[in-house]
Amino acid sequence: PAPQRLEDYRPYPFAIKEVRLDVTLDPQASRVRADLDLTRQHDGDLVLDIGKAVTLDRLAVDGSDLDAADWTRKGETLTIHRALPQSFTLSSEVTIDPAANTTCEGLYLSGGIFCTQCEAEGFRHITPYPDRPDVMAPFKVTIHSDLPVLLSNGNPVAQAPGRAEWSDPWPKPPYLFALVAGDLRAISDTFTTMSGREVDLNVWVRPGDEDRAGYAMDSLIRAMRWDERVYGREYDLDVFNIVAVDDFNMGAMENKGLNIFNSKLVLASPETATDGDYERIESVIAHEYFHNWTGNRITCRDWFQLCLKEGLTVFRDQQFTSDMRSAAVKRIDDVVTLRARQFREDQGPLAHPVRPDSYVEINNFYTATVYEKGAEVIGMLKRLVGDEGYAKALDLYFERHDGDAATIEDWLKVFEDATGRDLAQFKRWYTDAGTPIVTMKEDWDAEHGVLTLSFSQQTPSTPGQTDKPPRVIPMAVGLISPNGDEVLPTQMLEIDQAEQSFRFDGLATRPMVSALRDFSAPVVLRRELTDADRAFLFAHDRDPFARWEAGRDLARATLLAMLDGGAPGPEYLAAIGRVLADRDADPAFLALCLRLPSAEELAQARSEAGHTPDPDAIHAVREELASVIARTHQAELDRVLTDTVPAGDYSPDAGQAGLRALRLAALGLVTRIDGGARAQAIYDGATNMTERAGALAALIAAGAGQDAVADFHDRFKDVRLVVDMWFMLQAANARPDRAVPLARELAAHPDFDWKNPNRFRALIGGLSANHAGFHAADGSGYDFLADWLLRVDAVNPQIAARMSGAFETWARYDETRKAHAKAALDRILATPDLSRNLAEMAGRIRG
Ligand code: HT7
Ligand code: ZN
Repeated sequence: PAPQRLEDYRPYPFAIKEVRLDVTLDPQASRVRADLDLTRQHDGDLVLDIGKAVTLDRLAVDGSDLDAADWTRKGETLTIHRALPQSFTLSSEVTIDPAANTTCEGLYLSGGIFCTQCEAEGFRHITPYPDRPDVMAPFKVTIHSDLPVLLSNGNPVAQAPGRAEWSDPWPKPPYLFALVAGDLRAISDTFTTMSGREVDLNVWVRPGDEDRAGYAMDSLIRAMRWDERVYGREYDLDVFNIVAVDDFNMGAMENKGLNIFNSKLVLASPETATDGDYERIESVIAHEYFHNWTGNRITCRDWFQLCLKEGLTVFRDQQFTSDMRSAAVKRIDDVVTLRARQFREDQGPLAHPVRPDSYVEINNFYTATVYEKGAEVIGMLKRLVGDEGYAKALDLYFERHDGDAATIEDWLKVFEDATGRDLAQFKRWYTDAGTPIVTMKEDWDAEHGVLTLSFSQQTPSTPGQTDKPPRVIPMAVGLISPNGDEVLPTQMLEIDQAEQSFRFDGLATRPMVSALRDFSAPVVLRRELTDADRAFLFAHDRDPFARWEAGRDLARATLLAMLDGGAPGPEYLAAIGRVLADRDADPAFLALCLRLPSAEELAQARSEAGHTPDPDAIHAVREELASVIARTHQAELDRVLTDTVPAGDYSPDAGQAGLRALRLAALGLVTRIDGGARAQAIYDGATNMTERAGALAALIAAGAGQDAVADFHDRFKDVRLVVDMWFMLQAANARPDRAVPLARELAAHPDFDWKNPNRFRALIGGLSANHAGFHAADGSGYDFLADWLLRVDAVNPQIAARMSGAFETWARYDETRKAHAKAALDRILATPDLSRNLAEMAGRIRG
C-alpha cells in the first residue's frame, strides 16, 4: 500500500457535535448502532473508515435509509455520494463478531470479558467513523448485555440489569473510545481533587485477582496527587476506571476515564511479582493517567504527531518515578533502555525521526524513537529554557490548546512564546533521524591555566535522510581537580555548530572533565580516556550519571579489550572492589555499577568500531569477566550477599528493592564460580518473587537450574503471569547452544498458549533477548523466529510486526549469519497474505 504522508494532511470536511452509540453485546454477533450529528466545515465528500470484518446492515441520513447506490465501500473506506444538508444525523447499524477477533484490536474477548482497543485505528472495526484523531466529539453510549459489569468512557448516567448508559462530556478522538463488559470485581477508593471534587476510583480485575490490585490503586492515587502538585492538572470526571485484561497487545491504554491494562501491569503480590514489575506498574499507571491531559484533553492532529502525546507523557512518567524513587537510578535506567532500544533503532534500517513524515502502518511507529527519544527531546528543551521557562511553557500549552488536536509546531510555539527563545534549529530533533556523534577534544594551556574544550558533531545518514545539519545540543560539563574536588560545578554548554570551542580560565591545575552529565542530550560522546581516567571519574564524579557512565565505560573497554585477546586490567577490578566495599552509596546505584554491559551493547560497540561482532565470543568474554570478578572479590561478594537482606516485611519501595538488586547482582557474579550453590540456597529460601526469579535466572545461566525450573512451574502453574515469567526466564537465560532447542521444546509445552500476546512475547521475546542464543551461527534462531512470526501474523499482525524487530541488527553480523537472516526475512516476505504490519517491518529491515 502507498504510504501516508504528513504533507498530505487535510482537515476533515465535517465536525461531529455528538456521537450516540447503542451497543448490544453478543460474542458472535454484537450489534452497534451509531448516530453522528455532523456539520459541514469544508468542501469534500463524506468518507468514513470501516473495518473489513464489519457487516454494514443499515445507513441513514436524518432517519431516511440510504440505498446501495448512495454509498460505495472499498477496502476500509465508505464514501457517501448523496447530497447532504449543512447539518444532519448519520445513522449506521452494523454487526461484528468479537469472538472471531483474534487481533486484540477493535471489540474482542479476553477470557470472557468484552473489551476494546481503538488506538490507533481500531474504532473503525466497531462502527463506521472518521477514524482520525482530529475529529473530536462528546460520546453517549448505551450498552445492552446480561454481564454484571458494563463500562464505557465518561460518567455513569444510568445502570439497570442488562443495560448501562455512559456519557463522556469531553470531546474526544475515536481512538480513546472504550467499552468493557464482563464478570469483574473492583477494588475501590476515592480521590478528592484540588478543587474539592470527589472522584470514584476502581481497579477492575477477574474474580480471584482482587488481592493483587492494591499496588495499582495506590500508584493511581499517588499519580493523581503528583499531577496536581507538579503540573497543576486536575482530573475532570466523576469516576476513573482501570480494567485489567489478559490479552493485550501493549502495556496499557489511556481511554478517557476507562484505562484498559494488560493484567501484567496491574496485578502484583510479593510472591508473584518482582520489584521491577512493581516499578513498571507504578510508572505505567501514572503514564496512562497523565495522558488525561497530555493526549486526551490535548490530542494529536494526526498520527505523525504521536510524539506530542507519547514523548511528553513518557517525560512526565519519568519525572514521577524520579520523585517516587531515586532520581539518579531512574536516569541511569532510562539511559540504559534508550541506548539498548532507541540507539539501536537509530543506527539501523528502522531509523526514523521522532516525528516521522511517512508511514505505511501506523502501529509500526509506536517505537523507542517516538516514545523514549521523544521524552529526551523534551528533557533537552527543559534544560535549554530552564525549569521556570518549562513551567511557563507548559501552563501556556494547557491554556492555549485545551480541547485541540495539536501539532509539534504548536508545541514548539508555546515554548517560543513563553520564553522568547527561537526554536527553529531545535526543531531538527523532531524532523531529523539519527543519533549525533559528538567528539570532544581537550587542550590544556598550563602556562595560562586555560582549558579549551572543542566539540564537533556529526549525524550519520539514515534511510531516506542523508543531509544532517548541526543541531542544538545541551552539553552539561563539570571540572574536577586532581584531588577529586569539583572546581567547576555543572555548566550547560550549548553546542549549535558543527565545530565549536569553549574556554575555561583561571585553573590552577589541569582538571578532569566530567562531560554529558545527567546524559544532557541523546548523543554518542566520543573522547579519549585512559582506564586510569575512567577509574578517576568513577571514583570522584559528583554527577551520579557521569559517575556510573565512567564505570560502565571502564567495563566496556575491559570487555572490548578481552575480545581482542587482552586480560581484565587492574583499574577495573580495583574499581569493582571499591563498589563492593562502599557502604554509603545507594545499593541500587551500586547494583547498576556491578552490572556488566549487555551482549547487545558490546555487539553495537564492536560494529561501531568497524568489527564484525561475534556473539559467541561476546558471550564468552562476559562470562570470563564475571568469573574473574567473582574470584578476585569472593569475600566481599559473600559479605554483600549476607548484608543485603532487607529487614522487616517485603515492601516494593526503592530502599528494599535496591538492596535486593545489589544482592542479585552479586549473586549473578558468584554463580559463575560456585556451580550455583548460593543461587540454589536463595531460590529455596526465597520469600518473594524478586529473589526467586533472580536466583532462578542465575541458575539457568549457570546451566544448573533443572530442579528449580520444575519446582517453579509446580508452584505457579495456576498464576498466568508467573507462567509467562517461567517461559521468559528459560529462553532468555539458557546457555547459547541450548537456547533454540529449549525454545522449541517450550513452544511444544501445553502451557504455550501462543495466541495470548503475553505468553508469545515471553517465549519469543525471551529468545530474542538471548543474544548468542538467538544469533546462533546455524541460523536456527532466525528460522524459529520466522516460523513463529508467520504463524502469529495470521491471527495478530501487531504482535508479529513488533516481535520482528529482533531481526533489526542482522546486517552487522558475519556472512553466514547474514545469509541465514536474509533467507528468513525473504521467506517472510514471500509469504502470501502477509499483514501490512509485518510486510512493512520485514521489508524495511531486509532493505
Ligand atoms: N497510547 C497507547 C499506545 C497504543 C496501544 C496500547 C494498547 C494496544 C495497542 C496500542 N496501540 C497503541 C499506550 C500508551 O502509550 O500509553
Ligand atoms: Zn502513552
